[in-house]
Amino acid sequence: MKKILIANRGEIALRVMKSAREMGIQTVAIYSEADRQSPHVLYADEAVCVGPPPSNQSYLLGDKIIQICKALKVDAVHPGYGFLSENADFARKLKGANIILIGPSPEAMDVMGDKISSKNAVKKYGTPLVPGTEEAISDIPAAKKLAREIGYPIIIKASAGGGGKGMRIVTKEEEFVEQMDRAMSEARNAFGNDACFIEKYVTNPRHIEVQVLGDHHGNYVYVFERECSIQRRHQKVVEEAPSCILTPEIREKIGEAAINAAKSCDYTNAGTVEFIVDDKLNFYFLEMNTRLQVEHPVSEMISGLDLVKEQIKIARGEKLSFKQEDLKINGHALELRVYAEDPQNNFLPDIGKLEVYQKPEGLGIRVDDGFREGMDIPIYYDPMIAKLVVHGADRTDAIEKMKRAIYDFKIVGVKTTLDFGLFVLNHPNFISGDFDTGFVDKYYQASDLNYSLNPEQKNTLDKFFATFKMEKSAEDIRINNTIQSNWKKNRANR
Ligand code: MV4
Repeated sequence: MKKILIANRGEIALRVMKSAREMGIQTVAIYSEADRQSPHVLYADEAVCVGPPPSNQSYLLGDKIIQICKALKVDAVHPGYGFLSENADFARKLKGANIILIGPSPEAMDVMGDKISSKNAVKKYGTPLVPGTEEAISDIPAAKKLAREIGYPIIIKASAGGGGKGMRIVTKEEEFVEQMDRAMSEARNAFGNDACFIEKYVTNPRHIEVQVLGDHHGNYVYVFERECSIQRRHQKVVEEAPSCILTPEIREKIGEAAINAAKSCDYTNAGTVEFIVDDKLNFYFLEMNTRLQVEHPVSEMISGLDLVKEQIKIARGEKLSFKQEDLKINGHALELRVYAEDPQNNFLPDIGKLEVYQKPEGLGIRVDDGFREGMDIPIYYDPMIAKLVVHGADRTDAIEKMKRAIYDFKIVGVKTTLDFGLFVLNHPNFISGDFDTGFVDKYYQASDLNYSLNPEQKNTLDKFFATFKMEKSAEDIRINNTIQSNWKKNRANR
């Protein structure tokens, strides 16, 4: 494998190129007209423009990307996450063109891409499932009977859905038929497939996912779990590894369950098996994501593995060079997704120029990003600016390090979720580990980020703006001031 094309943009494209470069592999970037000056384009050995800014005219053009691969004699494609990463047809076309996909087979993507088929596959391998229907519901009165047997509340899910799309919770039988009708017509409109199924609704679950690797020789390992319960409207905000609620025994069980899920579709390469975990630490399979995930760095930090290098080695046909017992959890890692969003205004995406962009530094701090100071945040893509990742000796150490890193991260020009992250890290329920997927709804209000500057803080900020010759004052811009005041409050309370 001499040359890899990265069919993605931003931080993940750069992330992949760094590992490829360390392995002596040439890199090809693709980019849209909005990304001409992007770091991933400047970093690659070669770069090709694929089209106008909208994704469906650029990063999603599978056929065009394959033509570019042929023209530049590319051996393999890394799809990153999003875009074409879980597209089985793209995977099949690459195969047809004799180009390696750094990812699983199209068949594994097909099985795991549909929730009903994935549940049926993993069930045969003994992976625990939430009680529910095994097939798409066609007979609504029969489904109503089943729902009664399962017991309310139940949840209706679209088989083709994902990320919470097409889900409905039904608390009483009287609402069942109406909700079922609506769910099916919504699924038909959204996914062109009205297949829906029902499950017992697990109230206030935690979301824990397991990183797995499988090679082409039948070897599998799990790279422990990531706790992803701190999310808002199915968008993760803070992720950590390991989860602070798992015991070594449950960790081994959930890890083995994840490997079995991977085996059920002859999975190869890196994948993630998602579980919901109830308050008694029972875990249930939700779905398998057939890609490298946004939050993979926390698993890298605690395991010492470079997951992209492992992906490349697997795709080259190499055997995994370590066994399960060789893997150990070292310390604790946290990731905060820094989005260009306004947490005081319903997390509305904020576009604009990164007038000041200074990253935190130091031992155990990693920033994966795809922007530089002076760049505009384009409106066409995901509003994530950076992933702030820290690694500490233990969870407390990691939390303190993350707070310091947030304090040192200076972003002016767009509103960000940095101060929201600080709210999470300072929250007693986050600190104690007593939280679930309802954390943000239950505890967060925009007013939690309100602050008033004291004269010392105002002076500090005004000096800060003056240093950068900016026509802004502390009153004009809400930059790290919440952060500063909360950080100081927190320091005073310690
Ligand atoms: C559930 C559930 C409770 N019970 N299934 C949401 C996204 C999709 N992947 C599955 N999801 C859920 N499925 C049963 N039977 C609660 C959720 C859920 C959730 C899951 C993971 C992470 C965040 C979540 C937020 C709300 C609901």
